[in-house]
Order: sequence, then C-alpha cells, then structure tokens
Amino acid sequence: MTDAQAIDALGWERRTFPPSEAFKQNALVSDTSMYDDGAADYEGFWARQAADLLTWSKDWTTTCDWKLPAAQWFVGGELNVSYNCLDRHVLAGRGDKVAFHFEGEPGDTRTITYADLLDETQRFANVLKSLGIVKGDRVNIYMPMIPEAAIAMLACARIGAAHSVVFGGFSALSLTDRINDAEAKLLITADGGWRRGEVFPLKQTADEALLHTPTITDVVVVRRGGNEVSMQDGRDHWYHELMATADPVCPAEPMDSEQLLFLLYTSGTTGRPKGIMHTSGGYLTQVAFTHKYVFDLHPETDVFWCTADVGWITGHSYIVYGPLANGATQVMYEGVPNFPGNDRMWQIIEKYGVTIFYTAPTAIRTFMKWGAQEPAKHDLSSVRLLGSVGEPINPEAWMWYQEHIGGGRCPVVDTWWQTETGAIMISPLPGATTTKPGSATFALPGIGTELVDENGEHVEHGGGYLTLTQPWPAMLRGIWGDPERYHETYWTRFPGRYFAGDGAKLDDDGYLWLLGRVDDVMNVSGHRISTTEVESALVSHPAVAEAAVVGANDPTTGQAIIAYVTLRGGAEVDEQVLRNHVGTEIGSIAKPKAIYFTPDLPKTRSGKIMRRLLRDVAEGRNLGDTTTLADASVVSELQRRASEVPPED
Ligand code: 7RM
Repeated sequence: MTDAQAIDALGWERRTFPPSEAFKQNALVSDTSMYDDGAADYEGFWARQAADLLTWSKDWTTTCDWKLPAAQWFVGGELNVSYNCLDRHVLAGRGDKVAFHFEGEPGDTRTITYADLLDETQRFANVLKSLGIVKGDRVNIYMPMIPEAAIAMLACARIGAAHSVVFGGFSALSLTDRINDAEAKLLITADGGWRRGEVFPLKQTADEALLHTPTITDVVVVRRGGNEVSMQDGRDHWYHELMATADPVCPAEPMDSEQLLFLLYTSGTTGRPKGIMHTSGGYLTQVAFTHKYVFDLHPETDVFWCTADVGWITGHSYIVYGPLANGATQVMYEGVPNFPGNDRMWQIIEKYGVTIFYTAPTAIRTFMKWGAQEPAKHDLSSVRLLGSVGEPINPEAWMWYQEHIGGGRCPVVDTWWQTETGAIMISPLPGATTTKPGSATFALPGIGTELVDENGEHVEHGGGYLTLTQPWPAMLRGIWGDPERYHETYWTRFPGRYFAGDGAKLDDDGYLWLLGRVDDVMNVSGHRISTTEVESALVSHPAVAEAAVVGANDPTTGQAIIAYVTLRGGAEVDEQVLRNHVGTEIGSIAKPKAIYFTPDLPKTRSGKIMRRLLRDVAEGRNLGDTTTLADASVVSELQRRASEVPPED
C-alpha cells in the first residue's frame, strides 16, 4: 500500500455472467461498437443520440459549450419536454398505448393511456397559467405516488415553469426550507396518500409548512386520501374543480435547450440542502438514451416498473422523463412493499406482466429477509431484465435477485449515478456486457470516468476516488442561487474533473466496483477499509440479510470496525462465527471488533443506510439530526442495545 492509495481493495468477486444467447438475439445492443463511437468523439456521439431520440423544434448550433464548471448542451436548440413525452406519441397514432398501469395501495387501479396523459397535462398546464404561473417560475410539488404527480411535472415542463418536487415523506420544516430557497409561487399537493394501510396527511403537513412561505400565493390539492382537510379561501383550490373547467388545449411551446426543467434538493452530508439544477435538452437526451439502452427497452412489448418515488431523482428520470420520452408502458405503485402481505411486489409483477424491474439494494435485502417463499408464490416469468440503483449491491444480494426474481435467466444491471449526474453513468449494457455480481462494470458510451488517488494520479488497479473526466448531457447545471458552492463542492477536489464523494476499485479486467461514500471509509491501523467490502463479506454469510459497518474511535487502532447485522428470516448465527467469516472472506484486518444484531437499520427515506448515525451510536454520542430517518425508533433501539452489550476489547 502506498500513502497515496485512497482505499484498500480487499475482496475480489470472481463469478461472471455473460449475456445469454437468447437475450442477445433480441437485444438493442449486442456488441461493443457503441463504446467505440462514444470514445472516438463524445460530443458527436451525444449529438447523434439527441437527434435520434428526441424531436426538436429548432436545431442546435453548438453541441457542447464547456467552460469549467459550466456546461451547456445543444446550444441554440429548442424543444418542449412534455411534447417529447406525450404529443409526439399521440400524433404517431400511439394515443391508446398505456402509459401507466396505476396501482393504489388499497388495491384501486387506473389505466392511463398516452392520450389521457396528454389531455390531463394540457388541462393542468392551463390551470397553472390561470393561477398566474409563467415561464421561469418555480412550482413546488409535494405529492403521494399518484399519476397527478407526473401530470403536475409535465404541465410545468409544458409551460417552462421549473418544478421542485419534495418527497411526500419529508417534514413541514423541510418543505418550508425548500419552498423558500426556490421562491416558489405555487404548491401542488394532495389531501393525503396511502401508506401501510393508512392515510398519511399531506395537506395538514403542507399547511404547517405554508405558515412560513411568503412567496406561495396558491395551493392546488388533489383528492386522494379522502381525509378531512382545511381549505384556505382564496389560496387553496381543489384539483378536480379547477380541471373541470380548464381549457383542454394548451399547445407545447418550444423552449431553449438550456431552459431550467427542475430543481431537486439533495441534503448532502453537511449544511443546508442544495437545489440541484437540471435543464431540458441535455437531460432529456441522456435519460432517454439510458432508459432505452441500459434497460434494452422494446416499447411495444415491455412493461417497465421502477419502484422509486417521484420525489427522488430516480423517479424523475426513470418514471417520468426517460420512460415517457421513449413511449414506454409502466407500472406506478403508490404504497409499501409489504401491504397487505410481503408478496405485494411479486403480485403486481404477475398482475401486469412486468418485464423490466428496477429497484434498490435496500429493497432487495429486505426481500431476502422476508424469504424466497414470497416471490415463489407468483409467476414471475414475464420478467426479462433486472436493475439496481441507490447503493452498492452486495454480491450475495445480486445473486439472490438474479436467482429468485430473475429465475436465473435475466441480466442484472447495477446502475451507478447521482442526483447531480441526472442519469445513469456506469452500468452494463445487458446484451453486450458480461456482468460480475456487485460490479456496475463500465462507464456507458459517451461517459468518461477515471479512478484517482489522493493526489489525483491515475489508479490502474485497486481502490481510489471515482471522478468524471468530461461533461455529460444530463449533468447538473449548478446549485440554485449558489454558483460558488457548486464550483467548490464538485470541481475543486481534483482540478479539471468532477468528484462527488464516491470511492471505487478496479479489478484486473477493468471492472468498476463502487465502494460507497469516501466519508464512510474507515481507517484501521492505517488500512483504509471501505464499509461496503466488510458489509458484503457479512452479507455473503447465508444467515445474514443486511449489514451496516462503521468505524468508531479506538485508542489503539485509530478506528475499530463495528457492525450492525440483520439476519434472514428464521436464521441464527453466532457473533464469533460471523467475525471469522469476514476474516476468511477478506482478511483478518477487516474483522469487526463488535457485531450487534438488529431487526432493522437506520435508513434515509430513499433507503440509504445512515452510517453517520450508527457512528454516533457506536461512539456513545448524542444523536445529531435524525429528521431524515425513515423510522426513528430503529436508532433508539440500537442505542439501548449498545448500552447493554459493551464492545469487548
Ligand atoms: C440515483 C441515486 C447518489 C449516491 C451515489 C452513491 C450511491 C447510487 C449506486 C450507488 C453504488 C450504485 N442518486 N449510489 N447508485 N452506489 N452502486 N449502483 O441514488 O443522489 O440519491 O445518491 O448513491 O454513493 O453517490 S442519489
């Protein structure tokens, strides 16, 4: 190990899965020529995609104008994002094609065609106009997972207003902050939504937020939960009442390629949330491209289901903009995966004949915990491709997914990207790439990545910092209201390149393995160990469903490895056995000093493990901000256990 090495690489996974002949036969991409195209001239490559995948009202004059850290794509070009997602499909005679099979948590369903979606979007765009919203305004959206969330976003896009969606699980305070930072004029919300068999009150929370939001003049409320709400005269309007009298025609107006499409706030590790800015032409090009080729989309026959919430970037890019631009048929599901039973997801796949399923490792590990008998209750033979996003996927979770959901016949695409990147950056192309369980494999065509050490020097093999070396069409255009912070956060750690905090390692075959946030890397006796590798070693034990690992201050080793482990349903295992298992898998330096068993791990509402909190628990500190936790009781339970079982020496 050299001093400059960023992260030690410990485990090496050797299983490989080439695409099957059967899959290759119908795949959109089954060789590597697209990578050569992207490498020869990335601007030309993206220009060809933009022309091929989208309909432009006016051609661009410059493909990419790049003055670090500011990029503009398809400069001078004009298009309307909602036209690309709706009108052109209807005009081509595909108005009767299903856009969304909506499944409410209580079991109610709606079938929404492209013609329906266009009609509702036009009406709602006129509603927005009647409430005084004009091009350039910001509109906040705080909604459950219902079709009106997508309609609201598309209506904003249609008239050139930027939306800022705040996930429906966020608190009143978070909503207030985000509305005020964006200076939004309008809030679109719902009375409530369904979650775990009950209605959660959104309007009530919004009302609390609205006590401190001077820029909001109007509120539109969709009726969904049926719960009682108070409506403020002059400010609050029912969606269905406004829609009943709205003009049904709202022509899509061409927008500049760099027109602001949306803000999406990410909390980051420190400081106030950042309003990540995404614009129109470049963003839509890359989400359409990645949705088509990473998921090998055959829009005539595929049924695509991304389980994210529209409140996250994954929902923006792979429920709303990518799939609709490509004319896909999708499933949209409102609720939790275990209502009324632990097999709800598999029941939905069977019911709608889902062919492409895209979910998060945290969900997969939860499914493992619930057991393989749940998917086995249903016919999942329609599924032909599986995707993963949001966290490193442990090889064992990948294998379980491939076997129990994919029936051993489906490629698994592990897709790495961020709110800031807007679209998938690193992923297999399922008909061309031999996958390895746990590896996101290679940068997509037209994307430049490089692994570097502390000093920004190239890393050929082993661990390092993941950087992006050239602009890409869906890249963030900045942080709303704070250009300085944008430059500082992403473009200064390694001059000339983008770095947003992830570590990775490269194996002998040049495969990339994501190792989690570099802030989480532990330092044990001078060894820089990633939490991901120790977690994957733990999850590779048959008794373990999920593990979270943190480094806690230690007088002798600097940091000591502390593990929190959730077992698979019905399994039991001794702490010492697991410690030795890690030793055998990746080496004794990585053996946890203490292992705590827990039925649950603290996670953000988008499902990412909150290691910062576990570090606080392990070091006996008072807990900092816990408001972004999905379930706050998990942490108090862990604290109770930590105080009962002192870590041994
Ligand atoms: C899409 C999304 C971004 C962070 C990112 C990583 C982690 C996402 C993967 C992953 C390993 C993956 N946007 N991450 N995907 N880590 N493998 N396939 O999640 O802005 O919410 O989060 O998520 O740390 O930097 S996000």
